[in-house]
Amino acid sequence: MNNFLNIVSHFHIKGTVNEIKPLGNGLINDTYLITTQEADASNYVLQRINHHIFQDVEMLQNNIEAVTRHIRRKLTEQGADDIDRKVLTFVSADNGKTYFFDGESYWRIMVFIPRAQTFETVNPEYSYHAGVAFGNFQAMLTDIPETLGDTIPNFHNMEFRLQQLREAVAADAAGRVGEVQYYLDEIEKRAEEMCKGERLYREGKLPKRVCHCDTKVNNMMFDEEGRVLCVIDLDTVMPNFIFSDFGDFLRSAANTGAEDDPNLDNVNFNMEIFKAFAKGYLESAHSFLLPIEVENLPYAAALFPYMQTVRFLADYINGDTYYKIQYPEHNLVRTKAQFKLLQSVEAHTPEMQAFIGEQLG
Ligand code: GN1
Ligand code: MG
Repeated sequence: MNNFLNIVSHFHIKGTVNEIKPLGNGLINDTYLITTQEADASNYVLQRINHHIFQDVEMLQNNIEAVTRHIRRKLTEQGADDIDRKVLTFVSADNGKTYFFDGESYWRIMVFIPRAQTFETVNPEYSYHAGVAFGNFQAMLTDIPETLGDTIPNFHNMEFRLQQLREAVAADAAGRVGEVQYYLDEIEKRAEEMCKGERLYREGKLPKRVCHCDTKVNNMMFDEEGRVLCVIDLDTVMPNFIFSDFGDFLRSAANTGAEDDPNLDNVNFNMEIFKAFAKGYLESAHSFLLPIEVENLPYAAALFPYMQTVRFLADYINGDTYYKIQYPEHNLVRTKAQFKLLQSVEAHTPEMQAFIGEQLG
C-alpha cells in the first residue's frame, strides 16, 4: 500500500485515498481500484502498464489521449448526456503526462466510472447493444485527425502470428512441441485461408481503420439497463481490419464456455449471440463498411478463435513468457478451448453467411 500511495501521490487525483485493491482479470496489465474517503470524490483505477509488451508507452498514451479526446468531442457535438461515463478520463501526473515512470514500472490513473458493470458473458439483448456500440466506436473514429501508432506492431497480423508460432516450434524452448503436434497440424491446415485478410490488404481490396483490437466482452462497461456506456482497455486501439473488433467480441461473448474452459463440452459458438451482435453492428457500421468487409464477417468470427489458438499455443511452446497463467498447463488448456470454439464456429459458417446475406436484404 505504501508503494502504491507513493505512486498515486504523483498524480493529481481529488480526494484522500481510502484503499487500493486488485481489480478485474486482464492477462497483460495489473489493475487496481483506488477508493477515496470523501463521498463526493471519484474513485480511480490505477494500472501498471506492461511495458515489456507495450514497449513505447509514450506512443501508447498519445494514442489513448487522441482517441478519448476525439470521442469526447463527438459526444459533446451530439449533445450526449452523462459524457463522463461514456469516455475514459485520464489523470495527469506531476510530469504533465498521463503516465508516471517510477524507475521500474509505468503507471497511469483514470477516473473509475461509477454505477457501471462488466460481464464475462452476455445475453442476446446486451450483445445487440454491444454490436451497436462497437459500430459507433469505429464510426466515431473514422475522422480522427491524428495518425495512431501501432502500439504492438503486427498485433492482429495473422501471417506474423503464424510465423511466431513456427519460430517457437523451431526453438522448442520448453520441450513441449512433441505433445502438441495435433494442434500444430490442425493450425497449418487452415493457415492459408486464415491469412486471407492480409492477402486482401496487399491486393488493395481491404482497408485498415481505427479499431479497438481487444473487444473482449469484459472490456465494455454497461449501465444499469444493459446499455453500453463505453469501451475500456484502449491500449491496442490502432489501425486494423474491422474483423478484429467483430471477431474478438464474438470469441469471448458467443463462447458458451470460458476462454480457458477445461471442459470442452462447455465450449460452443452461440448463434443467438452472433445474430444479435451482427445485427447491432451492421446497423451502426453499415454506413462506412465496404461490401468486402461485410461479406467476410463470418471469416472474422473464425479468425479470432484461430488467432488466439495460435497465440496461446505459441506461448505454451515458448514456456509461458507472455500471458499471465494460473497453473502450468494453463496456456495449453486455453489453446484447446479456443480450438474447440473454432471448430464450432466452422460448423456454423453457412448459417452465419445466410444471416449476413439477409441483413443486407
Ligand atoms: C489479452 O489484457 P487483456 O486480457 O484484455 C491480449 C488480447 C487477447 C486476450 C486473451 C495486449 O487481453 O490480445 O485476446 O488477452 N492483449 C494483448 O484473453 O496481448
Ligand atoms: Mg481487459
